[in-house]
Amino acid sequence: MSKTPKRYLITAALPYANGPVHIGHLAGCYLPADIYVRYLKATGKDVVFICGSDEHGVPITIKAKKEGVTPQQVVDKYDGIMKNAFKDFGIDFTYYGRTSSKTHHETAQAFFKTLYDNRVFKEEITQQYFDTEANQFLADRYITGICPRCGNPNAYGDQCEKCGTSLSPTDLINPKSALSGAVPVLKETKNWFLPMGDIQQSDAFQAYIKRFDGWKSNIKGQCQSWLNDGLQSRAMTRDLDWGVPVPIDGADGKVLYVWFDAPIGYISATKEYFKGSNEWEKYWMDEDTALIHFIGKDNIVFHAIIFPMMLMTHGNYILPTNVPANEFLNLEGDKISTSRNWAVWLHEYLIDFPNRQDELRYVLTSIAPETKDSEFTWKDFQTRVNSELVSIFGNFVNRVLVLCDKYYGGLVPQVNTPINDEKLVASRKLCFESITNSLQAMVEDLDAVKLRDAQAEFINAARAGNKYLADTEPWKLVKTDEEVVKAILFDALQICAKLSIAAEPFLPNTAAKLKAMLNAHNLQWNSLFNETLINSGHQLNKAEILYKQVEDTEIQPQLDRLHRIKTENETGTKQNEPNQASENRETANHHPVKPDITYDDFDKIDLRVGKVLEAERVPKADKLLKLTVDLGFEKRTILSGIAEYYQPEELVGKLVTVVANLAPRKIRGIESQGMLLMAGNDFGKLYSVSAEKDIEPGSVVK
Ligand code: B3M
Ligand code: ZN
Repeated sequence: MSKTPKRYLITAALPYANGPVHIGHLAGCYLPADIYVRYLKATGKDVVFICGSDEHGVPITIKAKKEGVTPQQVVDKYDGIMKNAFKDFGIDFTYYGRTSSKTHHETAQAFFKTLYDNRVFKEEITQQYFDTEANQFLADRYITGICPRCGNPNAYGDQCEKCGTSLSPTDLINPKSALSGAVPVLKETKNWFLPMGDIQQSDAFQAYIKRFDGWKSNIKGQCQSWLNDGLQSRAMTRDLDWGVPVPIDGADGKVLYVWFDAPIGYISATKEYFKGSNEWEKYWMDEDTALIHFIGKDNIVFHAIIFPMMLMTHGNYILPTNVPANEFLNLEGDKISTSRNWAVWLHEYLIDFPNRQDELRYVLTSIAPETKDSEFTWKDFQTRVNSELVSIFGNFVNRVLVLCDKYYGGLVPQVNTPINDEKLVASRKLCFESITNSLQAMVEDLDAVKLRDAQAEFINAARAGNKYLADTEPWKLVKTDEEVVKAILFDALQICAKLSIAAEPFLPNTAAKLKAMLNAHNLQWNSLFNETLINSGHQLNKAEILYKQVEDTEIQPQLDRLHRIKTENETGTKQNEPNQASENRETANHHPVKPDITYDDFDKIDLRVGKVLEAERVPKADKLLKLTVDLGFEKRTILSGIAEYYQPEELVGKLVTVVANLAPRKIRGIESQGMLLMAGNDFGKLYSVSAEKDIEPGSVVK
């Protein structure tokens, strides 16, 4: 590829559509990819940013079985939830596809067919585990057993999550079917294998791996060690019924291996984005395109070795330019785990910290696991937000705008006399030199995809601005030398303008807010190093607070929640899908009946008949309605997550059942003083559990 690419194709790993998104996902690849893409776009590059839901594979079918629904219902649900979470956090995909789409099925099948026609695959009859009770073959995660390497009793047929070893089902000691618990038997079946060992020897592959030299050492190291061990053939088809059907004769009941079809999802999503035109080919087939895959470390072999082998044996496609994989993010001393609910879920974060997406983006980038595993703790979240965003960046901007408003009615001052006091001149010089150095370093880091360092340089620039004000104290000087204060605040406004530009990749909401405050929406990246970005006489808008302090009272409930989960996990009293309720706020059909309670437990709940007097939508909360409910003896404000199911006007006058003694809770800044009883499931509508017409509001329900 030529030195400067003509265009960029950036991908972020397609998340499995079997659960909501947590901070580990965000920090692992979506946030870094988004920062890099925003930077490229700001500098005027031609960029397409592709992602989508990975809707095949055993994790999906296992989830479906557990919830008593179809795999299609699972993926439909989580595709929506994931897409919304990414949007909420400003992950600015050009296109978000899904692998259950028609385009994808066709693209993946055609791809397989080409490899088949090119005689790339080796057909092999092998012995695979079969569950005679469930009457099906057990691929990958359908089978569990003891890890031969570390002894973990719950290793999967494709991988041991404890020691990270990649396994085959036949490697497991005492294998068990995850479907029925039965001991599986071996049965013959035919599958199509990618002969990775042979491809490894090819000139094309040997030429390709030279690229690893320019990649991060953690990726290079992993790839090199696989190559040194020698690669084994791997089956690209599976005996399963959920997936892309294998498009050749004699392959009934077989689908493509999920890791064969998923990366092709990047191609099909690009095709879908260009809606039937050939434009997508430029991004996938022209050597002047830089193809960059952002992923987590568990996906390295698939992106750095297997997918490139698929692309090169197909022909016509370009190969990855870089695969900047991140290591893992841990949470409060433990590995993030969906099944143990050890995670901070994005949709839950937004309920507790509404409109504070940039704060989480900032902290996750500050601790990004770029070269080694790192750790998120709520205390650290609080410290970083308060001591960096609030005290440095937010404080600087606020001081400047408030002072300009106070002294000049929000007009950018006219500098009549340049600063000539020796001490002030020195402060000014130091400030601008250090800002320029920081911003230059930031740009270099962005180019090198060192996003954690890049953001640190950004905050250094803000720190230098803040120091300039602290050193010069214009609020004191104004009493003795109004002219010099004009010069200082003019400088400070230029720094605010620079920061509003530089913030965009990391903190897009803040950047927009700051530009609005400066009344300068058109500030562009190419003026980042200009001396003057906003002119004297320009009217500024009113200052708004950029960031609020994170209080102890806000992080304590988060710590309590994790503590409770840890205890539940340790004592075995956990409910396996504890985050379910908040995903849709109600529980699903087919959910197992909860453990027994006594009459006294039940009697603690005070249920009353209420009458809805008013109902309205809550701004910026798609799911919430704010209701005023008459309980006979008093009126209550109750927030209910039913906006998708009821129009506000249909509720007015309705009798509903209210949990009257649920402790009040603030949601989106509004106190909710109770809860409505609703019936429904995760996949369908919700119905209010309403009382008969002629019952007085306030009546006790028992
Ligand atoms: N769905 C694995 C994961 O979510 C997988 C990535 C596919 S990228 C083509 O970690
Ligand atoms: Zn193991």
